[in-house]
Formats: sequence, C-alpha cells, structure tokens
Amino acid sequence: MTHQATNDHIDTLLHESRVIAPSAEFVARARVSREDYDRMYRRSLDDPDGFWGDVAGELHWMRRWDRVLDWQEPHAQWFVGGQTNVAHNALDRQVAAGRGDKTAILWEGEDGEVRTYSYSELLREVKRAANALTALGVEQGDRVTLYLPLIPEAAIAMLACARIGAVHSVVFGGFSVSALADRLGDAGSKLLITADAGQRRGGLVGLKANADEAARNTPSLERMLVVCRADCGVPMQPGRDLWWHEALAEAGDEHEAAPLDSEHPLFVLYTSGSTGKPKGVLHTTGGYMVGTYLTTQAVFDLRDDDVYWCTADVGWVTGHSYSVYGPLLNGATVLMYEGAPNHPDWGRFWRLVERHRVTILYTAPTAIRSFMRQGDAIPAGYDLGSLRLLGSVGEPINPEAWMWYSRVIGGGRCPVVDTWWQTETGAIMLTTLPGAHPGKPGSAGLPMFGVEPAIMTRDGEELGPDDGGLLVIKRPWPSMLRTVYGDDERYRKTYWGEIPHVYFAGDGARRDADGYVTVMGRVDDVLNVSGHRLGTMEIESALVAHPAVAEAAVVGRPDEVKGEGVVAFVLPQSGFTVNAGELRAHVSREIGALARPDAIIVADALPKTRSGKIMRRFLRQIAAGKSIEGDTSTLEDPGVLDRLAATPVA
Ligand code: 6R9
Repeated sequence: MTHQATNDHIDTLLHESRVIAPSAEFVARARVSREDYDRMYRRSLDDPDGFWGDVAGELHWMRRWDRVLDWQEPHAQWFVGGQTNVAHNALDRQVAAGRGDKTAILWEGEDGEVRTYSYSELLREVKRAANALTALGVEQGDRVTLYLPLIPEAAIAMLACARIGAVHSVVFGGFSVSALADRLGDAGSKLLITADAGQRRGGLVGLKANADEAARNTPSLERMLVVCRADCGVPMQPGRDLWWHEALAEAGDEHEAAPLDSEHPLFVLYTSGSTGKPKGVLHTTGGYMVGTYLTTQAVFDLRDDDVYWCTADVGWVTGHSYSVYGPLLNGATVLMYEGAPNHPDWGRFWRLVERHRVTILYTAPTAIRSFMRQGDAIPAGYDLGSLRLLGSVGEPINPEAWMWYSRVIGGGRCPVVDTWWQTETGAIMLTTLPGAHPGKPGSAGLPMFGVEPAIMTRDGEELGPDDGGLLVIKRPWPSMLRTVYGDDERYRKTYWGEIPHVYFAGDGARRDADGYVTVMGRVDDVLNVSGHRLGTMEIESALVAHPAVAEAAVVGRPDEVKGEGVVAFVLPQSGFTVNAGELRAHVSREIGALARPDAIIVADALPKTRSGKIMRRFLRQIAAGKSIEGDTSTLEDPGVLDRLAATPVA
C-alpha cells in the first residue's frame, strides 16, 4: 500500500463535489423529512427546554424533572430533579408496550451458533443479573468493570448495572493485562465481570487469565463473575470467583428497577487523550438516555420491523450507544456478532446480512476499506437486498470508500449516513438525516438537534465557509460527558479550557456554504487506527518500559486500510539491540494488539529542539516517506533528519 494513494484520497476529499440524494421512495417514508429537520433543529436551539422536555417525555420517569437544564459552565445537569432508569426504559417499557415477544437481541457467535432473546427474555435475564449483583454486595454508585467478548451477557451485564445504579466500566476484550489493570484501578471497581475466553479467528482469547493477572494489582477488587463462554476449564479462586450462570440461577427473577437521579452516573468509559493516561469519560443517566434514544430513531430512521446491526464491540462508545442503549430504548431488534469480519472468509459480514435479513448496517470506514480491497465479487455473491440504510462511524471516510459502500453494499438504493461523534459526546452530533438530506461523500453533514457547532481558530475566532479550523460545540447537549472520572480539572482543561466558553472536540474541520461539516482528523497527539483512538504517549510509555528502549517517539502515518498506522522511532538503551518483532509483541502485551507498531525505526537520535522538545512534525514527514518541509533551524542537530530518513524500517 502506498502513501501516495492515501494522499490522493485526501486530495479528492478536498475537491469532492458529488451530492447523492436519497431515493424518492426513501424520502416518502422517512421518519424525519427535510421540513421536520429544519423546524425541529430551529426549535432545539430557540426553545431547548421545550424541545428536550418533549423528547424526554416520550420515556418513562419515576419522577418528572423540575428543570430541563442547569448550566454552570463547564458543568451541565439535565432533567434536574427527575428520576428514571435506563434499563427500565430499554426493557420493562418495551414489554409494557406489547413488545415482549419481539426479538431484542439476535446474536451470532463466530462459530455460527445463534442465540436470540425476546424483550421479555432479556428483561428476565437482566432482572436475575441485577439480583445477582446485589447479592454480591454491589450497591448504587459502585463501579463494576466488564471485560467480555461480544456476547449477549455483555449487554445483560451493562443493563443489570444500569438497573441497580452501579456504574459500569467496559474494557475492550482486546486490551492487555496492564491496560485492564490501569482501568480497574482508576475506576476502583469492586467487581469484575469477565468470561473464561472469547473466540477470535477460530482461536481462544484467554480473558480470565488476563483478568487474574490484572486483579493481582487491584486492591479494590473483591469479586469476579465469570461467564462460561468457551468451557475451557479455567481455574476459579475460591471465595472470589463465581460462575455467572450459577449466580444467575440462584437469583430471583423479580426485580424493580431503581429510581435514579437523572444525573446519577451510568458509566465510565476510558478513552485515549494526548497524555499517557487514558481518561475515564463519565456519562450520566437522563441526558445520555434521551440523547441516544432520539439520535438512534432519527439518524437510522428506525421502525418496528427493522433488523439493526451496529458492528461495534461494546468495548467502544459506539457499542454502548448504538449496539445496546439507543436501539433497545427504541424497541429495536439488534444483531450482535461476536467475531472477526473476515472469519472464516471475507464473506462473513454479507452472510450475516443475508441470513438475518439485516435492514440497517452501521460500521467503520476501516472495515469498508478492507472489504473494498477484496473486490466487488465477494458481496455480489450474497443477497443484500434487505438493506435499506447504511451508516459509517469512527474516522473520516474517504469518498471512494463512501461511494463503494453506497454502490456495492447498498445497491445504489440505500442512503449512507456518515456520523461524527466521540466517546465524550455520548451520541451522534453531526450527520445527514437519511430522508432529509443528500449525502456528500467524505462530509459528515449537519448538526443533530440541539448541537451548535462552529469552526474556530485557536484564538476563538469563528471562521466562515470552507475555512479549515478547529471543531467546537457552542452549547451543552444532553448526552455530553459530565467530567473525567476522578479528575475534574482535566475535564475543564481538555474540553472547556482550550478555547473559552466552547467545547473543544480535538478535531480539525471545515464547513461548506450548505452547513455540511467535513471532519479532517485529530489535531492533538491522538491517533485513529482502524477507528480506535490511541494516544501516542500511551504507546511511547509502553515502548520505554521495554529494557532495550531508551527513548521512543510515536507518530501516525496515512494507511489506506486502517486510516492511520503506528510508526515508532526508538533509541536503543546502550548495550542492547532492538528486535522489532519482540518490541511489537511487547506493545501488544502492554496495551493490546491494536497498538502494535506497523513500522519501527531504530534511531541514534531524535529530532529535538534545543529545549529538548521532540519535533513530531518532522517525524510524521519521515514516517510518511515525504521530504522534509518546514523550518529545521531550531533543531539541536539538523543532521539527524537525514540519518533518520536513511534508516531502514523494520
Ligand atoms: C464514535 C467514536 C472519536 C474520534 C473523533 C474523530 C473520529 C469519529 C468520525 C470521525 C470523521 C466521522 N471520528 N467519527 N472523524 N468522521 N464520522 O468513534 O468515538 O472512539 O471517542 O473517537 O474519532 O477524530 O474525535 P471515539
């Protein structure tokens, strides 16, 4: 794969002018028309209390709120004084509305096993799990960490926490022991819910073994609940470990959802920032519920007979908001698939669509680009005629991939929605609505209800059409993060302290004359590898933890499939030689396979200013195979650049 090709993509993005209108048929049936959008958007800004009060009123509250919003910058409280329960709204409310027999979760394991849960069955399991958690001593406000494969128990455990007011912290099953231990320790979790193993590409991922090792360094941890997924005979520590199925079998199936304050914490989810330590993004009950409820129905044009598939793992925010909470709050049938997109072959996703008659597919550009490379013949071998809407999330989608997705997967009949949002925003912020707006390949689109975006300079000056700048949001919205868990100062500084009085997203963007926002990528030291956020500092800390490495600098380089690839410049410790394969394995162990460097450059020095600051700008140019541009005069040793450019890449 050449870097030139990716640069061509960026170039076409800049000159992209295609406008793809939804079909008249789609428009005629759409839940939100263009007129609806205009009217609703206007109202959401002019009368936010009325707008959000009406949306929240569609859900069940044990006590109605006194005030819609209390904004003491940078802290928002939504639906103040109200009491509700997200799990009750996702389950009991659906059963009461006559959806008891409707399929809530339709799950397919990597080995092809299928399990389904109707709304009544899911509710019964969640009630049992809630009782089991309570029996284990989990109380309102306690943190519970989940380290699970993508199996129904993951959703059940999340909903059980929500039901009793425990705060879940899901750690992606692909993260390593030390990444898990950091997140367990930071959250101070009492309970860890894991599985013996997960299935991935035909093999087993030993989650329980990782959990045991992580638990050793986590004093707060009291108990471990273990789902038997693979039946692979893991050791259980007496007094601490308990099988999930045994705990649930002993638990009763009567349970009333706890009435929780609207601002009661719902979950913490760790995400990478520009410093070494991941941030625990905290979301609360009422606002998150209202935000994911509304965006799921509007953006995905959801109706009762849809089979909705968001391919994200619950370890990421997309899996929280759009594999679990948003669709269940709308009474949808949700498909969950445990395994890899290319197992046992590249037809797997399309077989899933065909087999389960999927109507809405929501996935990431990195997956779309990988499928595209395999050619049109593979998807053409399956009946994808059930699909009616396609979505994209996680990173910028290049126009070629957008067009391919629309043409080959959508058969030219499905609108494509490119949704921009973040762990921090909780719900979709920028997108087109499928029956209201034409798509512009490469551009996310217009603001969702209540979202007031702007493009600004570092100094807070607002820029006009087509000027590139920083993406900010000018007012609070219901599903916004409330703080960084245990570090409110970091919350203030990172999000509301960069530019006064606006939320700083950390992305560069521009807006065209029609108001469509094109997001160009991160402006901080955060990489986006296959749609997953990784801090360069996190990877650098992992690298220098290896005895052979004295110093390390990590940058991204354009990658045709992954969006960005990881390039590591390392200085060996004197007396050691660096073995690239061994270093890659080390990073996998320290963080997870997703952080493995694609290229390692062993250097004798790094380009530093006289004050000792690494000039990453130059490293990025070298990593991308470009010639050096810019002022090199502040470098302590300008010769280092030529030496680096001539160094072989491992
Ligand atoms: C939902 C999610 C957030 C970062 C975000 C941006 C990038 C996400 C995008 C997109 C362009 C889109 N991003 N969606 N960039 N177009 N449609 O991915 O959350 O993991 O926190 O990542 O991802 O850079 O700032 P998260």
